[in-house]
Amino acid sequence: MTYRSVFRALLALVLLGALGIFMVPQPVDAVWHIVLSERFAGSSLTWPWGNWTINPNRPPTGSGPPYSWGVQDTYYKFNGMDTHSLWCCGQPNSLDPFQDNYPPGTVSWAKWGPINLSQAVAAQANFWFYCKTEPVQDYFRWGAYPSNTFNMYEYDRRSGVNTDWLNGFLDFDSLAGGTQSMLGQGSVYIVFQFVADGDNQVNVGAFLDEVNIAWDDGMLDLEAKSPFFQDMDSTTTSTATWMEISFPPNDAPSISARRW
Ligand SMILES: [Ca+2]
Ligand SMILES: [Ca+2]
Ligand SMILES: [Ca+2]
Repeated sequence: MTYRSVFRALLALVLLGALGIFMVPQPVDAVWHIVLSERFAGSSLTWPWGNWTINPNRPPTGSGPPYSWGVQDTYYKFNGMDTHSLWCCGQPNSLDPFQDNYPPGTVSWAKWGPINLSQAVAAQANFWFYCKTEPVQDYFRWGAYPSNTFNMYEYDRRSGVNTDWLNGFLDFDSLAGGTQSMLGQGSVYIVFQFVADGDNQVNVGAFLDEVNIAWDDGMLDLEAKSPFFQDMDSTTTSTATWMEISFPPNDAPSISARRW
């Protein structure tokens, strides 16, 4: 072994040792910032919890049914973890979706926020819902609003009888038929509403489960691809530093590195 080859080997070891520090994956901010992952796993007695608010909130202060969105465990989106979802007339918890329908005239709200979208280049929500209503005149709708009031720019609605849970979606950049965007707003609320007219054509109503909300700061993926809500961990990225050490003939080691 020549002096030159020994020197090269030692130099390579030193460099690899030094670079090893930087090869350890380091966590960085998620591309998509997940602000809510709600399964509604909890007691109806402690609802509404966290940043959820409902209306009417505790009965009965005015005319019409006092009922609002509340937690129950008869119908839920199966996930292997909890047996709860929100029901459009589950609060107060004096009704049972196994045998009761929503009362005529029910108008109930649930909203969550604030969501700071001041730095967002994209923001989305998805959720699961189950809906059985009188067609058209009774309905479940969802949207968002840039202040803390029970109001919304509607994104979409559903009415009639669905036979299974459906996946709901909301793009905060395209509300009210694409005329309203919440991006850039500092205090945004996602809003769900159930509405029934006054007749006796009723059904079991609407259920809501697995609400996920995320926004993208656009720093790493300028195309703002959708987060994979079904696999929450996949939205958290880490840096990996890739090193290449080469020994050109009769030359000092050269190092190139890139980061992704
Ligand atoms: Ca649930
Ligand atoms: Ca009607
Ligand atoms: Ca009706």
